[in-house]
Amino acid sequence: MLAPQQTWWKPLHRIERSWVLVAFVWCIFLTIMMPIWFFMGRQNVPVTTYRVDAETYQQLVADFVDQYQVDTLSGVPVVEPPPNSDVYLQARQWQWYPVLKLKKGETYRLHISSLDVQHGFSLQPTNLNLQILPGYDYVATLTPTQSGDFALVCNEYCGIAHHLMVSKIIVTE
Ligand SMILES: [Cu+2]
Repeated sequence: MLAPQQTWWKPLHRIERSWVLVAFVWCIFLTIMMPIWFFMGRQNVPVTTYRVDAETYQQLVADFVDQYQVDTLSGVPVVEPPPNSDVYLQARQWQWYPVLKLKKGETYRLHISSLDVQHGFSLQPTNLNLQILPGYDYVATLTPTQSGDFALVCNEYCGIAHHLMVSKIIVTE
């Protein structure tokens, strides 16, 4: 049997040294780009977050639905709030509640919270994604720029019927 060599490392070949240098420079570049892209990329949704307990939030949603319900869709209320108002969306296993009907070009303060576990708010086909944790009220200022039906899916695994947690946001002209 051969024993391993005492000195197994050898000086880096010129090409290998170049590659290490390229990788190092790339790491530095990416690290610098992270904070720059936060501002330049405009990919992060500005979200204000408040602490809220499930009962309080559920009551806010119930009051909101009572006030602005216009229709029902597969047993879920369809709610049409006035522009510039506070809009409440509730996530729970395994339903988004209610269905929101918004107007194109108007601005809304969208509140989202979960009553039970972590859910993922994902609006299709736009690339709008938010993590929704119980105990927090996430408030995003939203101005729809296109009309139509936008599919709302949960993209955070939240239990056995996670795949059924689909809804939509309706945007009218
Ligand atoms: Cu979910």
